[in-house]
Amino acid sequence: MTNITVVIPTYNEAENLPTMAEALFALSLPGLHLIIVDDASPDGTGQIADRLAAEHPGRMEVIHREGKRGLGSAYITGFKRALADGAEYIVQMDADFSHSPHYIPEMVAQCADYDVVVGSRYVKGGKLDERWSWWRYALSWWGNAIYTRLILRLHSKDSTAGFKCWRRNTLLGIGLDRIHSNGYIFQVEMAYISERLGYRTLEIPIYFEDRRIGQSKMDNRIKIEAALRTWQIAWRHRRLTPRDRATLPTQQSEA
Ligand SMILES: Nc1nc2c(ncn2[C@@H]2O[C@H](COP(=O)(O)OP(=O)(O)O)[C@@H](O)[C@H]2O)c(=O)[nH]1
Ligand SMILES: [Mg+2]
Repeated sequence: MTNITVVIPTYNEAENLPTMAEALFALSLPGLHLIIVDDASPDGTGQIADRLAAEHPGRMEVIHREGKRGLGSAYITGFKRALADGAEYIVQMDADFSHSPHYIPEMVAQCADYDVVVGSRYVKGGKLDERWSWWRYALSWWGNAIYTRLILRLHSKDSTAGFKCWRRNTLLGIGLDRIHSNGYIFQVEMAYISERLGYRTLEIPIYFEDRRIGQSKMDNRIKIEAALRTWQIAWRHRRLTPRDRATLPTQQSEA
């Protein structure tokens, strides 16, 4: 059975997590595992995750970190665990249903032919929440599909996408220790390195719905920081070529 591991970072997702876990385990993917990386959420998400893990023995793991340490480092921690556990496909997504689990079987299936499959808001057929005002939409489109893409010369249209399926060897080749970003710009850094290393990306259209429960941890400060850090990422990785893929590992360097 193919090991497909979904990694979800959580911070105050107590109301979303049980329904999300249920929705994931209800998919017709018997090899699906779930790793939650919780940063000591004050609302008790970590304890809820432990209870769910006890209800799904062998299929769900919880990593507890001591405090809020950022989305990027949460993903790296989760990815490393997934690789160490032998995952062949690693799915990353939010806990809040902005990324609908029903896309996962298609993403995994397409990942047989691509190195990474991205749930994209900006390819034909992709859609943002209908409740967004036109200016919010315009700003998001400009930031993702224009600003970041132009600076980095990315092919992917959704440069900050957070819903992806990685092939095991893609994450190993990227070499997770190469990633510096801790915040939301993590998504951009991963996309950029992946393209520079010559990995093939497929974007499939998704409908991105705003969270209905809980609060977004994204604010204007984070957006501005991300916009500025795009330049840093462009500079840092400017010389990467497919020859710079990390060598595929011995068991030890995987852990
Ligand atoms: N572990 C961890 N999870 C985080 C952190 N910041 C955000 N998250 C989680 O990352 C996902 C995306 O965050 P969200 O607030 O939905 O961002 P938005 O979709 O951009 O509004 C959610 O599952 C959050 O609970 C963090 O510092 N640590
Ligand atoms: Mg969200």
